[in-house]
Amino acid sequence: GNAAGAAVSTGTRPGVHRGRDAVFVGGRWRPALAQGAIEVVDPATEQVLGRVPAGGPEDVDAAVRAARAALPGWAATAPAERAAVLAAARDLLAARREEVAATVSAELGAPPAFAAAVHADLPTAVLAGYAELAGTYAFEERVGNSRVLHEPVGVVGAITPWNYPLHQIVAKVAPALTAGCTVVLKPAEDTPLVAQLFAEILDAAGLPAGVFNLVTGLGPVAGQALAGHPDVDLVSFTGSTAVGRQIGAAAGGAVKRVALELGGKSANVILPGADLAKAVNVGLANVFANSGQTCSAWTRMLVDAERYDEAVRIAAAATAKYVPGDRIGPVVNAKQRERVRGYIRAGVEAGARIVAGGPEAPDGMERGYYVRPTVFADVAPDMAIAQEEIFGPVVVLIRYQDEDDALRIANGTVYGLAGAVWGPDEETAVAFARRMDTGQVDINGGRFNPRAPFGGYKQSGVGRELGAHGLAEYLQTKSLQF
Ligand code: TXE
Repeated sequence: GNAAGAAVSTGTRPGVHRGRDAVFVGGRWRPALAQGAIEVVDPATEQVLGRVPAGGPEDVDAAVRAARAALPGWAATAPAERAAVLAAARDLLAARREEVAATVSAELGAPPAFAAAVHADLPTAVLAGYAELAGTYAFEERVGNSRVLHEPVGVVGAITPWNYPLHQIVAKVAPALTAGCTVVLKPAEDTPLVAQLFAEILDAAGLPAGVFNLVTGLGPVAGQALAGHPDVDLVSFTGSTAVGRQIGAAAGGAVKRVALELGGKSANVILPGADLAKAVNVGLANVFANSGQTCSAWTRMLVDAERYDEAVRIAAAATAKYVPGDRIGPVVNAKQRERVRGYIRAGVEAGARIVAGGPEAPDGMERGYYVRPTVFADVAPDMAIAQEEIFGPVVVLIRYQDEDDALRIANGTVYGLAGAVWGPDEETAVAFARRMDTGQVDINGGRFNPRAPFGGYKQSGVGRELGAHGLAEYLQTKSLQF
């Protein structure tokens, strides 16, 4: 979390990286050229955890120059050597699991078990996947009388959000490095501490100087300088739709590559004949994990009219078990808390019915940016709480009449990032999923696959992350005719 003016230090919290007063440019840690610092705040206590530099355009420029200088060497490195560096990074990350988990837990507010199992282990799995892919991917192929070469795009500017602080970084940096690109990373100002740990890990893994550079800083300052830098070949951004739109427009004007992973309002479609209790419980867990701060979260639950009241009862009872501070952490900062509470109030004003939670602070939690996990019933598909990304622990239950109605509602937002379908059998669920305008669908409770493509239809974004599709974002093709 990040809040200007928060004052008291927490003192010691074991294993938490407290921040270095340096940026990582050209293979070494050095003081930022710009003045100023960012205070990193623990969202559970509202106390300052550490500080990092607020880098400026001059720092971004130095980092881009270092990345440009390192590009020819890294691009020419054999894929097997790149694979070896990624494998070393994977091992170092696994070895520092406790420190990574403690740091993400502190700066994001994630419960410790979730921080370890997801925030530390998921990026480790992604690194493992790319270490393997670097060794097996066909960087050259034959097409008739042509040889097609898949070459690195060049210097990548990566801008990442705070919701999965390390995963979002690794989902960009690992494929970029696999492709032979060099990178300048501007991580979210709320969660820059784990980004510094990752820079240490890549350095220790033997990545050559300048291949990866880290400039911490504010979005409208360092982020904007990176996105608009004329010597960046590809901007890869994950964050709000508003900022993504600006970055996409600027990249279009400059005719440069861009990858955007933006918001979502995904549907959890429970078809007649599906296991209702399981679908409702897994659906709630999907949203409440990470306090609802997941772009792919299934925030709209669609239930047929016949079983709707039963679904509402199950959801209300299950939500009571998500006790803030214990199973569910705070949201990242005060601004996000106010945004989420504002949506809860707006839902009530629009005529939806709260069946669990509400806009008030949770009992006995005066400190920390906590929000009560909230479930709304009697929600019309066009209400703001059913259309806009809330990014907090809020689920809306929408009633549908038949399958076509369910499909209309599921597809009836500007977003299309993810979703779920629960059917009486796999075939029925898959048939419905084929008709959904969305990039990822879990069938009857599927498991997240870090090697499968992830990304949005419609306004949820441009491009794909993870796996071979994620790697392709960082490649450009050249064909040689014979
Ligand atoms: O996002 P921002 P915020 C959504 C979610 C959330 C809302 C606001 O709905 O409630 O966005 O979150 C950098 N030029 N998501 O304000 O500002 C910024 O420093 C260049 C969904 O935190 O978009 C950070 O590194 N960069 C989402 C990154 O952009 C700029 C994850 C994201 O911050 C910039 C996060 C600028 N002008 C929020 N302004 C997802 N898709 O997972 C900011 N940044």
